[in-house]
Parts: sequence; C-alpha cells; structure tokens
Amino acid sequence: MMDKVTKEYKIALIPGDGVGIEVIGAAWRVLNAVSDKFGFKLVSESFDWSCQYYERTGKMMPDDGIETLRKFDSILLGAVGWPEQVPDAISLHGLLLPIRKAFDLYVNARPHKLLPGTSGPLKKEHFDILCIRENTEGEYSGAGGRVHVGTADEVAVETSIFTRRGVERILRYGFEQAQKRSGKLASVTKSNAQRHSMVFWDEVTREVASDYPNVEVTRYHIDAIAARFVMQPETLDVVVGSNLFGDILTDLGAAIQGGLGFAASANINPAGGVPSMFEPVHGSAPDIAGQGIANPLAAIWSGALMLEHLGEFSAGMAMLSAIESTTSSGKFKGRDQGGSATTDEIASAVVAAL
Ligand code: GGG
Repeated sequence: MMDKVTKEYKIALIPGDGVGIEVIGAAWRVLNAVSDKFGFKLVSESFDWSCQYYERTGKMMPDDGIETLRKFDSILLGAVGWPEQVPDAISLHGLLLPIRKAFDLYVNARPHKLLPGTSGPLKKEHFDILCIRENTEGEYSGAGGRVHVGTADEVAVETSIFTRRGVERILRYGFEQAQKRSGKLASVTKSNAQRHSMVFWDEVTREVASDYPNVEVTRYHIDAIAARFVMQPETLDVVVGSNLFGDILTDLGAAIQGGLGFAASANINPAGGVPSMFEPVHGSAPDIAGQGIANPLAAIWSGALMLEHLGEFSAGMAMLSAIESTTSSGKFKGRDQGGSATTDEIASAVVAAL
C-alpha cells in the first residue's frame, strides 16, 4: 500500500520586536493545531531579525536575508520597531519594507470586521470593510534626501512615486475583490490637493473601471472617507488606496474593530512564486511587551489568511470560525476589551474552539 503524502509548507517566522514575539508564539500554536486537524504539515524556521539583532550586528537582517526567505512558502511576521533601541525609520526600512519590495508584495489586504461578542467605539453592530493598500511604492518608496543637514538652510525631500504599473495593478486587485464581495469599490485619493499623483490615480481608476462594469466605484478623498469610516461605515465595502492612506485608514479600521489587537493583514504578490507575508497590523507595543497580555487574535487571524493564501481554504476558514467562537463566548476578553484574559489563554481558547 502507498503511504499517504502529507502536504508540507515551509514557514519563516520573524517574531521581531516587543509583543511580536508573544503573538507569533500564540499564532504558531493555533496554526499547529489547525494543521494537525486538517492533515497538512507546517515546518517553521525562526529568525531573530529585530531591533535587538540590529544592536548586535548593525543590521535589521543579514545581507542574504531576502535570499534566505525566498526558499519559504510564506512568512509570518510579528512586529517591527523598538524606538528606544533603534530609530523607527531604520527598523522599518531595514526589515519590513525591504521584504515587501523584494518580493513585490504589492497588495496589503486588511480585513476589518467587528467580531461577534466584541465592541468598538462606534454604536454600530455592522462593521465589515476590506482595505486594499498599495504596498510597494507611493509615499513609502523611500525616494528622497536631505541637504545642508543641521543648518538653517536644511532641506528634506520625500518623493512619492506612483507608476502606471503600480497603480493599475492595485486597482485591478481592488476591483476583483469588489466583484467577489458586494460589487462596491471605494477608491481613495486627495486629488484636489495633490494634483499630479492623485489626479493620475483617479484617471487610472476610470480607465480600469471600464473593465469591471459590474462594480460600482466611488471616489473619495482621504479626509472624507476617514469621516465616513466613523459615521457611515455600512456604506463602504472594499476600499483601495495608496501606501500611506491605506496605512492610516487601517489603524482607524482597527480602532473601530475594537483595537489594533484585532486587525490582521496579508502582504501578497498575487502572481506567486515568492513567499507572501502575513502580519498583524499592530506594532511592537513597548508599553505592554513582555507581560503576556497582548491580544493575539490579529496574529492568529493573519495566520488564517496565510493558510487561505497557501490554498488551505477550509483550514483558514476553520481558524476564523474558531476566532469568532472565542470572541462570541465573551469569556476570553483581553485588556483591550475590558477583560483580563492573557495572550496564552486567548490562544488556548481558539485551539479549544477548533
Ligand atoms: N505588524 C508589523 C509592524 O510592526 N507594523 C508597524 C508599522 O508601523 N508598520 C508600518 C507599515 O505597515 O507600513
């Protein structure tokens, strides 16, 4: 009789800094339970690339870090940044952003959903928005410089880069997601004030829209849509925007979900052939790091997105259902929801709910 071949996925774990270490430990525990249940194998290798690593080596990751990661099926990342040790601009541009750029992970998909049994600051029961953030260019391209440093004539220039290829492909991804959901897409710019890049974004939106006649597209300015997130979130479904606008809007989305501890994200190259990367939206949270009280649900949910991306849809969906059972029971609320459940207790509850 032939032995059954168990599918195996190689996962690079980069816990990073602060609570990243705690929530990735919790997410990995849940992922292992799910893989056992669904009959596939997750093999991990952990990398200590972080601000501590920087203190030791002067780098956030080794020179061959990208080539090392290339051999994996996916990357699961915790949090990057420990400002007391390393300036944020160095840690972010030394680890997270280079990974996104090197593997052309141009989609940053961030689902915002008020989970059952949780509450956010709005008096609304329905909050379900998928934000699609452009992830490799725009305001975070890193182009710019400073001259006359430290003098009264100092000049700092930070250039946003918007390419037709970059804008078109993220919009297409947004339209495709809208087709799969409610058929509604919100495209975010500030084209009244930013008359080159954002007018260009609007033009490309109109062009791309003609290929998706069944999607109703509405253009919003970033300030107006921020207000709409709060006042009329039910009128929004899929929202697509630039790197900076997406970054800001998704912290707002996370807050409305009840806190950053609930917001998951997927950095994806839809063409495949490289590892995509999954991470909770939150950062390293130095104020609560090391206490075992961080909410691991954003990291666990990111793990579910990873499984779906790997093609393990049922396992990913089971993981999200287990998260929802845990929150709806009301018994395992973390500090962010006014409870006292620890990181480990919440993770154990999700495992039990599986
Ligand atoms: N979860 C990853 C992390 O540490 N995020 C903090 C952060 O500021 N990220 C910026 C970004 O997503 O571009």
